[in-house]
Amino acid sequence: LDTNSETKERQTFKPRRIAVLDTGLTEMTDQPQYRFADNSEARRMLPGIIDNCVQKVAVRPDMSIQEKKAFCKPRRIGVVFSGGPAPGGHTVIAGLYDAMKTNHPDSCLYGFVLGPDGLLESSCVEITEKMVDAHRQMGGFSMIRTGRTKIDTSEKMDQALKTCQSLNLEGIVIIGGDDSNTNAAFLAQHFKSAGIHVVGVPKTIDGDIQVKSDDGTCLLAVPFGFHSAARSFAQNISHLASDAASDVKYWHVCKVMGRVASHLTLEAALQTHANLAFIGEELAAYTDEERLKKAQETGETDFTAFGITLRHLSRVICDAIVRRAAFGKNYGIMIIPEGILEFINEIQIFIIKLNKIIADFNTIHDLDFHRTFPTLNEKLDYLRRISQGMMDSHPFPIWNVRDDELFNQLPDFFQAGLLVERDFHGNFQFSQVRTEKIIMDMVKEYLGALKEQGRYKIGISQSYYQSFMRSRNLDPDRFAPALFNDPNSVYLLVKPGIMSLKTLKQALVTAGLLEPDQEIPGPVKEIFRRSEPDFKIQTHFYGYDGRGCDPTAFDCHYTYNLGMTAFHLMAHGKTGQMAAIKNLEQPFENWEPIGIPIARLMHLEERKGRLELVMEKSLVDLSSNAFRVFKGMREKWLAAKPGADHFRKPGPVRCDSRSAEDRPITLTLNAIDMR
Ligand code: FBP
Repeated sequence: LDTNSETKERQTFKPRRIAVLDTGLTEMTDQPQYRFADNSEARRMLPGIIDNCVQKVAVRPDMSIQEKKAFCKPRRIGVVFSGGPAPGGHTVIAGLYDAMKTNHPDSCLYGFVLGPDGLLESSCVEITEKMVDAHRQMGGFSMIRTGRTKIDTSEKMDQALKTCQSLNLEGIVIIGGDDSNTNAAFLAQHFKSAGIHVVGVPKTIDGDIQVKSDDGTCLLAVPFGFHSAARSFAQNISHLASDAASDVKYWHVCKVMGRVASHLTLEAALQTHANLAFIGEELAAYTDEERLKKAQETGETDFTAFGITLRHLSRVICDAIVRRAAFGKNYGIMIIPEGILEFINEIQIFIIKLNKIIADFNTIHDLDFHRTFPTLNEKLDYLRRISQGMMDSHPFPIWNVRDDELFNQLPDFFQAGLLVERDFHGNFQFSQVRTEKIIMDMVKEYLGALKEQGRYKIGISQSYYQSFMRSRNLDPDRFAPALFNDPNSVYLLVKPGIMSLKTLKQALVTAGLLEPDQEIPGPVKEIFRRSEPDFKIQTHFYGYDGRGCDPTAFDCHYTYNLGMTAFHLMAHGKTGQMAAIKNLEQPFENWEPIGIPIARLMHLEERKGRLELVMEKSLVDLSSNAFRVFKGMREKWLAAKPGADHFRKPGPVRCDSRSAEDRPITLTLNAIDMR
C-alpha cells in the first residue's frame, strides 16, 4: 500500500466505539417485541434458526470471575468477504480483530481467500496485526479479496463445514449482501449440529438491505458502503455538472450502480440536484390512466396500462430536454439507475421468460445454455424454435411468436445484454447491459422528429439576441416578430414551424420583413442556425469506481462497530444472526449494537426460472420522506426556465467528518417525522 499522507491519516484514524462494546464484557438479551412475518418455506428449510429473536448487546458489569474466564478465552474465528466490494469492509475486519484480541490476545482470526471459494477450498490466511493496520479505513476488499460463489448444495456445505472443523473454528463471519446473508442463513442451519456459528454483516453499496420489524421499528436503516459509494458517485456527478454548465454543450447521462433498487440514484440526486433522475420503483408504479379508463369502458383487462414502457420513458426524457432547450440550456445532468430495466414491464417480462428458458434448458439437457449456444445467432435460433413449438422441452407457450417478433426488433447489443449469463445467485447482470445506450438511442430518434416539427429549438435570450444583432449592425427589433414567439419574455423561443432556411425566408416575406428577391441577412441566418439544437451526450457509468472508494467517516465508525458486534454475537454463541447497528440516523451516542435473525428476512423470489428462498431486498419506498422530497424538488432542479441551475456540490470522501455530511441524506430525511 502506498503511504501518502491521506493513507497514513486513514490507517491511524480511530473510529469511535459504541460504549457498550468498548467495555468488552457484554451480555445478549432476546428482544421478542420485534416480530416479523412468518414464512412457511423459511420455517421448513431453516428450522434450527427460524425462531431466533432480535438480540440486544448490553454491558455485563457483574460478570463473575468464572464467567469472565469462560467469556475471555482464546477464540478461533473465520471471516469471509462475499459479493462485490463495499467501502468499509476492511474496517469491519479491524473491529472484529480488535475485539477478539482485546477479549484474549491469543485469539486467531482466519481470512478465507477470494470469498466463499476460500471456504470451499480451505484457502485461508491468518490475519495479522500488520495486515489489519495496513488496511484500516482503506477501500476495497483487497486484504483477502472476494468472490460471488454460492454455497448452495449439501456437498458444498459439507465441504465448508470440513474446512471450519479442520481449522477448529468457533464460527465464521460472512461480510456480504442479501445473497451472501442468504448463504449465511443456510450455512448457519447446516453447521448448527456441529456447533459452529455463522454471523452475517450487512454489506452492499446498493443500499437494499434495510430491516424493519412488523411494528415499523427500523432495526437496520442502511447497509455499510452505501454512504461512501453514493458520496463518491455524487462528487463525480457534481464535477460533471460544473463542466456541463461551463461548456454548455453536453447532456451527461450517468448510469449509477444498484443492481435492482434505485437507492443510490435517489441519494446521488439529493446530493447533486441533477436536472433529471429516474427512480425505477416510481416507473414501475406508473399507471396509464387513459388506457385504464379505456379498458374499464370496454370491460377488458389491459396489463400494459401498468408500468411505464421504454418508449414512454424516452418521451419523458425528451420532454425535459426540449423544455430546457427552450431556455437556451442545451446541456444537463441525467441520472439513470443501473437496474432501471427491472422496473420496465415489457423488459422485465423478457428477463423472467428468458431466465425460465435458460434454467429449463440447463436442467432438462443437463447442459449449459451459454456454452451450448455461444453466439447470439445460435441463442436467437433456439428461441425461434421454441416460439414455433419445435421444442418438446417447452410444451407451453412461454415464448410465443409475438415474443420472438418483439425480441427481434431490439438492437443486437440489447438482445445480447438480455441473454447475458446470470450470476451464481441467478441475478440478472444489469452492470453488463448498456442500458443507457438503448434508452438514449430512442431519445435521439424522437428528438430528431421533434426537431423536424420545430418543437425542439434552442431558446435564445433577448439580451443575447439584441447584442448579437447590434454587433452586426442590424436593428434587433426588425426581425424579432418573425423569429420569436414572445418578444417580451426574457428568453425567446425561435418560432415553432420554421424548419429550414427556405421556410424562414417565406415567413419573413409573409411578415413583410423581406422582399421575395432579397436574401436573408447573414446575421439572421446565423441566429437561426444557433437555435438549431445539436444533441450531444456523454455517457458515464458510476459503479466500480465508487464501490472501490475509501469509506466516509460514517462508514468507518459504522463498520468498526459492526465488526465488534459480530464478535460479541459469536462470543455469545449466536448463529444465523446478522450484526447491525440500530439508530444510525441518531447521534453516535444513541447507536445500539444488535443482532437480527436472518431467517426471518427471507422470502421466495424468482431466480434462474424458479422460486428460491432468499433474503428480501428492500426497494425505494415511494411514500418515504426521501422520495417525497426528491419528487417535490425535481421540477426546480430541472431548471426549465430562465436562470441558473441548482447544482449542489457534495464534499469529497474523507475519513473524518470535515467535508462530508455525517450520514446519507436519504437516511436523515427518512428519520424525520413529517406528519
Ligand atoms: P453486492 O450485492 O454484492 O453488494 O454487489 C452489488 C453490485 O455492486 C451491484 O451494484 C452491481 O450490479 C453488481 O454488484 C456488479 O457485480 P459484478 O461485480 O459481478 O460485476
